[in-house]
Amino acid sequence: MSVQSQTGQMDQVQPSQQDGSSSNFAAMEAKWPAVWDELKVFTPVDDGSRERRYVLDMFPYPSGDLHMGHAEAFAMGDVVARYWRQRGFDVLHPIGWDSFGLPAENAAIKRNAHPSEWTYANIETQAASFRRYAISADWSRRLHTSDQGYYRWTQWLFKRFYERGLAYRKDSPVNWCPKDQTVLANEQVVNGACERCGTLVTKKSLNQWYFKITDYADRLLDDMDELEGHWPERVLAMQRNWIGRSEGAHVRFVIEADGGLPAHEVPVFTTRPDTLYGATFFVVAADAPLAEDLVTPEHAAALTAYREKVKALSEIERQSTEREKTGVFTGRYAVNPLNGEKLPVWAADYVLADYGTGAIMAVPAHDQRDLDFARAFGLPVRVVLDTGADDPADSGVATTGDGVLVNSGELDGMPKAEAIAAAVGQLERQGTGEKFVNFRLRDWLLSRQRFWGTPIPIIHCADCGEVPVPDDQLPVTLPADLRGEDLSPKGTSPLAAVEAWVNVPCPRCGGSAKRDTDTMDTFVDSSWYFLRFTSPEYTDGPFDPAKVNEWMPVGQYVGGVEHAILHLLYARFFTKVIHDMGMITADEPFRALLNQGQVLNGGKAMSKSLGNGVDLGQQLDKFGVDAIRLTMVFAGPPEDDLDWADVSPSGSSKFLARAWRLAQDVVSAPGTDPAEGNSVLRSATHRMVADATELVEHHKFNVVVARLMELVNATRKDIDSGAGGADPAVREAVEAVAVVLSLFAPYTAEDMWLALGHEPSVAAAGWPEVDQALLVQATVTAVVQVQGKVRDRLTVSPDIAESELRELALASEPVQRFLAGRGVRTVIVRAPNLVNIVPAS
Ligand code: ANZ
Ligand code: ZN
Repeated sequence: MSVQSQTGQMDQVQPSQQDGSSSNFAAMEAKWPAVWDELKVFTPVDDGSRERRYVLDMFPYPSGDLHMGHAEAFAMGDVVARYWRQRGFDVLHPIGWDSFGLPAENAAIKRNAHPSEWTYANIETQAASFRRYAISADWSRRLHTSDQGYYRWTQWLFKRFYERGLAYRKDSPVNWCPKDQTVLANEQVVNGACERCGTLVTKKSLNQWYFKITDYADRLLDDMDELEGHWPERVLAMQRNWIGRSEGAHVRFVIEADGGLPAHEVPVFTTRPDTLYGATFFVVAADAPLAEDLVTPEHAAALTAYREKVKALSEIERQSTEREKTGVFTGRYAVNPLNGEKLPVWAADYVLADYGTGAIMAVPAHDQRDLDFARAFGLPVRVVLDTGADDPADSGVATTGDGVLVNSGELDGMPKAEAIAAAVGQLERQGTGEKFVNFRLRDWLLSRQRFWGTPIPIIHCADCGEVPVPDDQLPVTLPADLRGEDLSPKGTSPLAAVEAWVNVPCPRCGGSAKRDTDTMDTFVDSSWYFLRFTSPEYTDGPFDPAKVNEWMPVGQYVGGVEHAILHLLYARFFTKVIHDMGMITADEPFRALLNQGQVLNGGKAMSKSLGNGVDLGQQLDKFGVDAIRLTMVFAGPPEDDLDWADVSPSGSSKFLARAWRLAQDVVSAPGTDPAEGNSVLRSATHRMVADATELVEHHKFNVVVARLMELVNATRKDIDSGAGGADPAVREAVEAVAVVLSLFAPYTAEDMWLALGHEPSVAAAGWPEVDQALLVQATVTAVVQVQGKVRDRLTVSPDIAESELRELALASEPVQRFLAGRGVRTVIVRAPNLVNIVPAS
């Protein structure tokens, strides 16, 4: 099916601007969306007749109406989608909403409503704004993650993860926001405070659901090599850092038996096995269960008191190198497996319970944190790597560079790298250690004690334990009748209070059992939505296996850098697991990523408290969609921040009006052969198209707009000075302007296309063909002077021969006039741009 075959019905479409003034945008905005819907211009044919491309903007959260940030991000994504469509690809550019989440629940409490009311009302508002904003989306694929038809499959996927051992429960100290009464993932704690409300976060021990993303740490890291060059370098760096691969060794120390306390084998993770002889004490994380197991009765009270203090600290505070080191002695000693030395075992907060093994060998001479601790508690410092630096015991600075091993028995005299290998070899021979790669990445804590999310499809039975809800009973739906106060945070999920919902028969034994009352982190919902878009109506699985493989991976993903870590990492993890289940061939979701900058106002992020917010709706009412979209794109490279105080939407309006008027001035009929037209204008047109192709591919959208402006000016000049609108080169130029402009200002472009005598839609017009011959013949201006004064300008080829330029200049009519019959004394020719003629006196 092609758009052309349907356009017969479009005769009634009339140009909407009568006077060429930019104020007519309202008429255009009222007219075109219905036409686009009718023609289904943005619905992919999806039949394999054309190569497919998938362009996706990070789907929005329905927090209110669209804001300036949305307007920028979606303008950028739409340029790519519209460009690929013009290039003849079958483009999937869907839209949907990430519609579960806490704000809806808080709004519901305030308004005594159900969260769905606020959510779906906001979605409708945003949807209307997106339509007005002329996002070239396929509306038939719209989805919402809070729809039963969607979260049914989120639950289904959870079950598959569960079956593979990738979803599990464990008791663990979790970050707890006392205000939101919910668990927060580490990454949702910013400087010790809740990412959402800013309240200081505390610790609480809870039984929680986790996804075992750590099983995929290696692949998540290694496969980033494929993304190199297609994803922003800083995003790759942030992901690598988050995964945090460290190469080192596990070394097992034996904690000696003491009185009634048995011996314990405790492994440590170290990146510096070469420094084993420099270990002078041993530290366990004060809050780890191990510390309680080890402590002697004599020191137990001190440890308990210390642990209470540690609870109040955030992970960031604990790791800060500024803070004074604190800790307590456990009364126990650890034996160094290499030299048999006995090291006192301390419990301290600078060692984290959930990194490495939660215990370390402390080498104060070569690790600053250990040195600070040693100095605070008078513990020995022993240099084992001679780097030529001052003794850390005196300088207070641990030495970390390369050097030669000393005080280290059989390792003495070896350089660092060799000593690392030798120490590991020795440990392996003794059976007391081995090489180990550690990751900073933790498992993904996915359960939330809140209502407005995907219920976890598990039933707890006293006899059978955890029993998954059978697939044919999915979705486990949220009760529809909870409102207002029913939802207020009580430390457990509001679902726990809904007896009729909680109490169910066990699917395995039929006995009485209870539903899991937690819901999933909304990052779960957004980790697979891009797969669902390939077949949003599919009911036999989360997506149609054929369709998903036809469309995936996403060719261009567009969104904010605030999602550089979590969302992207989780989406990559889901994709890999689903790939491993054999359901998709892709094992990376997003081939290319574009992070748009922020929209600022007066150098600062827009915010209510600063009072510098700019309302998108007001901007659209004042300048029109096209001018705002064009302004967003023209302001600078998409990755850069854009300051609304520095841009000129009214300048954009004027340019759009100029472009629009060109189309009104074209006299030649559609299909007129441009070959006879002004070749200078023709070259300019073809060069603009050729350059735009390159520039769009490299996301230099702002430069494309600048090139369009140049061509609009050149065309206006040609009309005013040359053959007027009858020049076939003018038609060619204006058609090219309309098509390229359609990426940025779809309404104006559509109106121009119609004025040029074409059927809608310009979005399906096809990218103009570039005539390479015309590019080669691009021209330059040669200035012709007589006695140093400019008398003529010639348009010539850049590689014109000097002799030819000389002939042309001498033959020029103005030159002849100024020579006034006199002969020529000298002619200085600097091809291609200057000829200076000196008359014979
Ligand atoms: C002995 C040593 C000597 C270390 C030396 C460093 C320098 P990255 O690179 O971040 O992985 N460590 C291990 N587990 C820890 C925990 N749970 N909390 C705090 N620190 C921990 O860091 C690995 C190093 O961090 C390990 O190597 C360990 O100290 C420390 F000259 O072991 B090292
Ligand atoms: Zn049971």
